[in-house]
Amino acid sequence: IYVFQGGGKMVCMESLDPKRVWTIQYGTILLTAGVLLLGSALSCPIKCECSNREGFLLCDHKRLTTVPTGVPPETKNLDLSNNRIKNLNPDEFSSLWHLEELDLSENIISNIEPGAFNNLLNLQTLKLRRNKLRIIPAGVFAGLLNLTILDISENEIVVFLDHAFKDLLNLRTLDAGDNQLVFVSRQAFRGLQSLQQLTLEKCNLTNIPSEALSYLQNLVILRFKRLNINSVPRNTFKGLDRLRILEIDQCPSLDNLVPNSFFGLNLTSLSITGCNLSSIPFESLKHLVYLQYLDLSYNPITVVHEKMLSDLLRLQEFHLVGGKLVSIAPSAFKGLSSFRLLNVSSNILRTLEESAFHSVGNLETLRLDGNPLACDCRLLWLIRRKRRLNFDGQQPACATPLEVQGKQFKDFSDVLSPKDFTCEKSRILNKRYQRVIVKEGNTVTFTCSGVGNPTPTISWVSPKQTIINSNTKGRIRILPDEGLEIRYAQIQDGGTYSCTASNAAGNDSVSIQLEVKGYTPVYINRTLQLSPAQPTPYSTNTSMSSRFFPLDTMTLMIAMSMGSVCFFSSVSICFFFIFCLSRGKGNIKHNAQIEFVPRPPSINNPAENVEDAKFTMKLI
Ligand SMILES: *[C@@H]1O[C@H](CO)[C@@H](O)[C@H](O)[C@H]1NC(C)=O
Ligand SMILES: *[C@@H]1O[C@H](CO)[C@@H](O)[C@H](O)[C@H]1NC(C)=O
Ligand SMILES: *[C@@H]1O[C@H](CO)[C@@H](O)[C@H](O)[C@H]1NC(C)=O
Ligand SMILES: *[C@@H]1O[C@H](CO)[C@@H](O)[C@H](O)[C@H]1NC(C)=O
Ligand SMILES: *[C@@H]1O[C@H](CO)[C@@H](O)[C@H](O)[C@H]1NC(C)=O
Ligand SMILES: *[C@@H]1O[C@H](CO)[C@@H](O)[C@H](O)[C@H]1NC(C)=O
Ligand SMILES: CC(=O)N[C@H]1CO[C@H](CO)[C@@H](O)[C@@H]1O
Repeated sequence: IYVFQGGGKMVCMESLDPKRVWTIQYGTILLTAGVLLLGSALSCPIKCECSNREGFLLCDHKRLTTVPTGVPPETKNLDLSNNRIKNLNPDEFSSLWHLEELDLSENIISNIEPGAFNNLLNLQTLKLRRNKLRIIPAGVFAGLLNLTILDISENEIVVFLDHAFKDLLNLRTLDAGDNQLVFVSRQAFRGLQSLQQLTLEKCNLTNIPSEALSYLQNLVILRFKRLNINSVPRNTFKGLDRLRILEIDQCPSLDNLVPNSFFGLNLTSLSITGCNLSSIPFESLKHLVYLQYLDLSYNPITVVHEKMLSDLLRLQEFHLVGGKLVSIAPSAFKGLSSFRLLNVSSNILRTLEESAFHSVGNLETLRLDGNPLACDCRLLWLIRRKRRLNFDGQQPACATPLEVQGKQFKDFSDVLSPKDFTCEKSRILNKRYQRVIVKEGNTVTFTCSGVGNPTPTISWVSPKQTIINSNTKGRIRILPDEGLEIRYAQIQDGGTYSCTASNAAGNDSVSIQLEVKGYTPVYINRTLQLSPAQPTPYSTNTSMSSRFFPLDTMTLMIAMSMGSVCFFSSVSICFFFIFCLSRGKGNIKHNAQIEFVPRPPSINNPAENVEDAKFTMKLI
């Protein structure tokens, strides 16, 4: 046997039989004659290669249909991937005491007999990726006491039965991704007491097999990908105290997390990506105080609310790529003193204010590309830090104003021109002091509109100094056009209301004085008599309508006028018909003679004449 160096790779050959000279890896060295025996060299079975690394035997891509015979017993690492092996028979590898890694990936194995892995006491890694396994018979991995990595991904396994992995006491990593799992039996993972990493990808599971998972007390990393789940019920991960990394990816129907979804977990990294979450599941997250990495990318999330994440004290990275983010509120990341990476590329953000961060000094990496950024004074902080921040190779670009559309941040010179990144202070239109008097029970509306760049937001403050916003419910509320409406005004509603228009450049406000006049209702026979609405002594842009519950005078008048219209029209139609009918009856007799039988002459009036039993009527 010759052992020689060929392009950095040791190749061993048996020179005596030309048919067995099967490889000259780099075609540069030709072997001639002589016998040189090196102590550690292996004898290679037909079709296999010995590697320069001691104990390695490479039999991949050799069209083998069975496990080759004559594998040297000293072999530690046997690569049988990319062959056509279909069956693994009992004791197939039983002579290979020293085997540490066995790669059977990309074969067509559909059947493994129990005992196939007998005697492989030292085996640490077993790869069965991309085969045709449909089932893992109980006991098939018996004896693999030192196995730490098992890869059975990309098979056709439909169920994991009870005790399927029970002998694998030292298994650390189980990759079962990309099978067609529809069911995981309750005790399927029993015995996997050392398992640290589990991947279940591309399964047809409709719920997370939480009972099976509860046997995995040492699990650290759990990955789910492409499940058909639509919720994560409470206590799903109960008992997984050591779990630190949880990834749930591509669950398009997952739109709901309950507050206790992650109960019992102490995660440092959580990804819920490619699902259907429409808001940050803050309630489910807030107890994860050791969380450092949070990825909610590819969910239709629209807002990062103020201080929502402030319980996640150790958060360092937040990713929300490809969502529907329209705003990141000021103070969104307040309190997160370790926060250093924000990845919000490909959203619909128009701005990102400095005040969103606890301290921008700690921010190292920012992905803001793919957003329609409005380059005004709110982004000035960012353009000033553009050299210190890492944009991960993707420069943010301006979408507005028009003059700088498409311009990347790096293309702005360090000394900005005076009109770049500027704002215009907000200003209230038609600003003047107003005094409004309204009768108790009436409804009054105030309008207030502001201009500025960026467009100011309008806020209202009541006489009691409470802020009235779109969430305020009750008689006093904000209208869609940002006006203020006070329905059924009461005496205590009176006072000074103020409207403030504010934007990043400043704010402007106006006050409106409201006075509510009381009235004394008079009750007659349970009928409320209302004093009529009087014209109000002002003519500003406040619109006013008087309404009484349940019918206001306006409605009553409309109803009455509609009623009389109906009445008169029906009456006229009747007359019309009568007229037509009478015309249709031909000649009209204008005289009629009516005969009647006279009463017997009364005693009181004996003079009454019988001749009077006839009279003539005239028709007009
Ligand atoms: C799993 O789901 C895929 C696609 O959703 C489907 O084609 C396949 O038949 C399913 N397998 C089983 C076993 O249900
Ligand atoms: C995602 O959620 C929206 C409503 O929140 C719903 O209309 C849509 O059908 C959901 N998508 C899927 C794939 O379930
Ligand atoms: C949670 O995890 C962190 C970091 O891994 C660890 O320091 C802490 O002790 C854990 N807390 C509990 C209650 O397990
Ligand atoms: C931001 O997210 C995208 C998409 O997930 C990823 O490709 C990119 O590496 C991330 N950038 C950083 C700095 O983490
Ligand atoms: C308006 O501006 C002043 C100072 O410019 C600030 O103190 C106040 O908080 C602002 N009010 C609002 C509602 O933004
Ligand atoms: C009243 O408001 C309308 C728009 O709602 C506006 O066109 C008009 O100029 C305003 N009039 C006064 C007097 O403020
Ligand atoms: C039921 C009731 O109180 N009916 C009274 C309505 O008012 C008239 C006079 O206005 C009284 O005579 C009725 O008794």
